[in-house]
Amino acid sequence: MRSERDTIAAIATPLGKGAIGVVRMSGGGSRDILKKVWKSSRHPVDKFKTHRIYLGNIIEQSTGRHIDEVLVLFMAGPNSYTGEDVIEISCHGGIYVTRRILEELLLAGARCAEPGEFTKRAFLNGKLDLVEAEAVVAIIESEGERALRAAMEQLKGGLSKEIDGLIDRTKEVLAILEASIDFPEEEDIRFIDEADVAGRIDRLIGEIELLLDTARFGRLIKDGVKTVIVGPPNAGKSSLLNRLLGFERAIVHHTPGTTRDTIEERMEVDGITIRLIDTAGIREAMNEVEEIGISRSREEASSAEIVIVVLDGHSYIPLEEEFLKGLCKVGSLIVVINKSDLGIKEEVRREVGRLFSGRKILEVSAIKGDGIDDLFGAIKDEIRRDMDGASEVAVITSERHKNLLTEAVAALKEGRKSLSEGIEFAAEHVRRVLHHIGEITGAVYNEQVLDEIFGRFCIGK
Ligand SMILES: Nc1nc2c(ncn2[C@@H]2O[C@H](COP(=O)(O)OP(=O)(O)O)[C@@H](O)[C@H]2O)c(=O)[nH]1
Ligand SMILES: [Mg+2]
Repeated sequence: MRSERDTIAAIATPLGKGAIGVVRMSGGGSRDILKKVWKSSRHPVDKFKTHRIYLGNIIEQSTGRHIDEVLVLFMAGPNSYTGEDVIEISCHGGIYVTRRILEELLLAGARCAEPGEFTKRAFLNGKLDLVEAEAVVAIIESEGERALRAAMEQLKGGLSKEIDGLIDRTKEVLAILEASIDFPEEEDIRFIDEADVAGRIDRLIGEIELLLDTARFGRLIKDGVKTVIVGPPNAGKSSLLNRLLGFERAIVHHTPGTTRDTIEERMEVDGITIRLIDTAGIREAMNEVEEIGISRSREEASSAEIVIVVLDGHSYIPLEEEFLKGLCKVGSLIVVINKSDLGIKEEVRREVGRLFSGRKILEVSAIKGDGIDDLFGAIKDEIRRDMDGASEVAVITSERHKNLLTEAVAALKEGRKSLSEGIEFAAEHVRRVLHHIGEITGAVYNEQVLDEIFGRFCIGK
């Protein structure tokens, strides 16, 4: 049976060869366990001081043979990541050597840590709340500057502070409601000021909705902005992808229908990850494989955040009617007339202007690079539209937080509605609000929620 009191151990660095590897241990038994595998004439474990590093050897207990020469960092609880005694062993970064050291620790009495168990202990010991714990994963997973910054703010408690504020104000509302339930006979608090409570609830709803407004931006910085390049065959879609990426990723060929499958690459614009996707040209398919490619192009375009439609300015091929209609509904659409180096025909310019009036239309040469800076500018403008209003500090990047906040708003609205029906009803709804918001930081939690959150961590974190 796993217990919260076990001393746990895990390899904290990725499986593979590296300069160093770290094996980590946490729990009250850390020092006793290390003692069994530690060999150092100058630094016996009993003399370890907290937050110091010691040079010594890890030995095989059965033979006394040295496994590796290591550096050991000791951090006495509660001033450690988990709040317990923590020992980190920096050894040589081989797959076998790290595994052998872990094995010896397990033989000496440690238990293998579960995914996220170190951080779970940090949470249970009050070292960080759930939002901050989730930020640890977000930092590890972040792929761009903005995602990292949002995660870092979250780890520093920026979002937690907002959530705690919401909890406080919800508690105030609940206190007012409960006071009037508990002491119905006392004249002065018998009648609650309904308008006051309704106002407080409205302000809470407003605050939460502001936070929820950041969720779209949060998702974009976390998952990347899906940007899909579409257009007729031979317009230069693949050339444009290569140009934007700065290297030859997609095959470019004058044979129409060269790109069959979608190609995805990541790049960073203004600290935000862009998932750039090249697709098969939209036309009457010549065969079944192309048909599949084309239907995939349609799918990709329909789920994109930004669509870049590429048209040939020199040998213009019109877009398919149906597809064009779909494009006109896209929120963020950038129209590119390509092959400006060959000279863009006036009638193409006019036709494209007519089809996409009111949209951003750019003339570029994917081959020569002319107009590409403007295209980058247009992409940035589209992203910025989503960033407007998103504060630097509190951005909702987690689906879990978003869902709980959405439920909180719904419960607040019900609470407000039921104010006239009876204070008890209203109080019940507000209690639910408290529960939903509390689950975000972990002020309220259950084992299942913890398992879900920490199960997503890697082992050793
Ligand atoms: N002159 C010129 N040719 C281009 C340009 N962009 C693409 N091409 C050519 O057009 C053809 C089709 O290009 P490709 O990128 O494969 O188009 P896709 O089918 O839309 O992916 C190739 O021969 C490219 O060299 C451009 O900006 N100028
Ligand atoms: Mg192509």
